[in-house]
Amino acid sequence: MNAPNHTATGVRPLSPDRRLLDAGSSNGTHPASSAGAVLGRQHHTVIGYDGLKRLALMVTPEGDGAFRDQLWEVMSTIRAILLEQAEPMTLTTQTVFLRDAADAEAATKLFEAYHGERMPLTVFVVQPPCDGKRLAIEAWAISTQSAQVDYVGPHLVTVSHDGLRWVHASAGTLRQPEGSSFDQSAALFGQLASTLRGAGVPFEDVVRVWLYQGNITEPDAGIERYRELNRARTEFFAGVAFDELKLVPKCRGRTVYPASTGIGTLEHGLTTTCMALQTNRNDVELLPLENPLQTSSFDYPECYSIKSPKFSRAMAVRIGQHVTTWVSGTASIVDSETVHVGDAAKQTDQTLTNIEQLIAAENFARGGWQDAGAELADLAKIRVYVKNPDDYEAVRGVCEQRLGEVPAIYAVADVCRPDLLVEIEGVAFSSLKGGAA
Ligand code: 3EB
Repeated sequence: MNAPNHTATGVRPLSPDRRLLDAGSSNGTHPASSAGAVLGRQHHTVIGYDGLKRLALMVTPEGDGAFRDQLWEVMSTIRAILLEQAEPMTLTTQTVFLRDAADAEAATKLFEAYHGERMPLTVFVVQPPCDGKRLAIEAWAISTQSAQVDYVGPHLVTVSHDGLRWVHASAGTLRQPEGSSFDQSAALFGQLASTLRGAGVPFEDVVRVWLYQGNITEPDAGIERYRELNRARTEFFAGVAFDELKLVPKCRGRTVYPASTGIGTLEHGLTTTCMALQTNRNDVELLPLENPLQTSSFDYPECYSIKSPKFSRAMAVRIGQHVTTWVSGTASIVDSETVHVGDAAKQTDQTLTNIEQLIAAENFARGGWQDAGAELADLAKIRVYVKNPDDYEAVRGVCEQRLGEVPAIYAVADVCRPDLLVEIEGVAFSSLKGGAA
């Protein structure tokens, strides 16, 4: 391994980015490698369709220095990737994976100084990067040439383009370790709903949710905290008519929930964030997907949780000829049972097979979309949650063997069943069959 110097001042050329749905794009010419930029390892995918350009970024520092040095390196890398694009780009949301919760304060100061009025929706998650670094950042950027980004406040950023409004919202973190899991979960959903309401967004419009829970598999007055979260979520979702939305016309009478990730964090309490979509366009449709290999979460037997988890295995959004598929946190579960107990590599392989089947054309056809479908190669980025740091190499080995060079962040986190060693989520971009790329 060539040891990078710890302040990461080395100037490296940008490695080629990964491109999805961008074949034949005429405005994809790159300026010559941006001289003078401070660059780390490059991990980003460019997604371009209908004249709109997005970046999916997964950046881990190369340097091993102090937190500030590592953060500076990551921010410089993101900046360099944005500047390399032929059009002006801006960050909309970022998830900051931290080794140490105490670093969130310094990071917030630097973000505020750097981004000013254009502060992306920022969520800190205490899930140490598996490679031993002090942080990693997942971010989305979009071209301001075709999209309007409104930085409404620390918990709300909206992105509008082509008659679509994407709403990124969070509810902060409830940190009180003494609060019961049920109460914390209920409060957080309430806060998220009120943030959304302030932006004119009913909770029905939410398509993707992330829940990061401290001590997720530990008991809380005798009941596992994750199960109490499920009880609160069930109560909250009972009042949300996801299935009556006009964007899910094929789902009348079926069970509809947002795609979701429910995962551990080393911080106490609960952190949550979500994404909603609003549009009046008549060529936009949603399809919640279930996994043919897995029992739907909402049909899990009571032995896992008195009130079942309520989420879809994936949420697909079809915009004209293009499909974006938000893949929920996926684990080595077949039917409703954990398989390959104790074997992280096999669990990873099963998890990827589960994702492959979930996004396959046959599964879209089951949901009523005959012309859609995606493959593992269509994933723009993945997050891989690894329970035991010692399994990192094995898990990464399987992922790289099956997925190749997809931008990824590997972070240490407890999965919501004690026997699950890995969980993977991601987002895939594909075009309808016969549709123009
Ligand atoms: C599973 O398949 C693994 O509670 O929102 C994955 C994704 C999991 C989301 C959630 C839980 C959740 O049951 C765990």
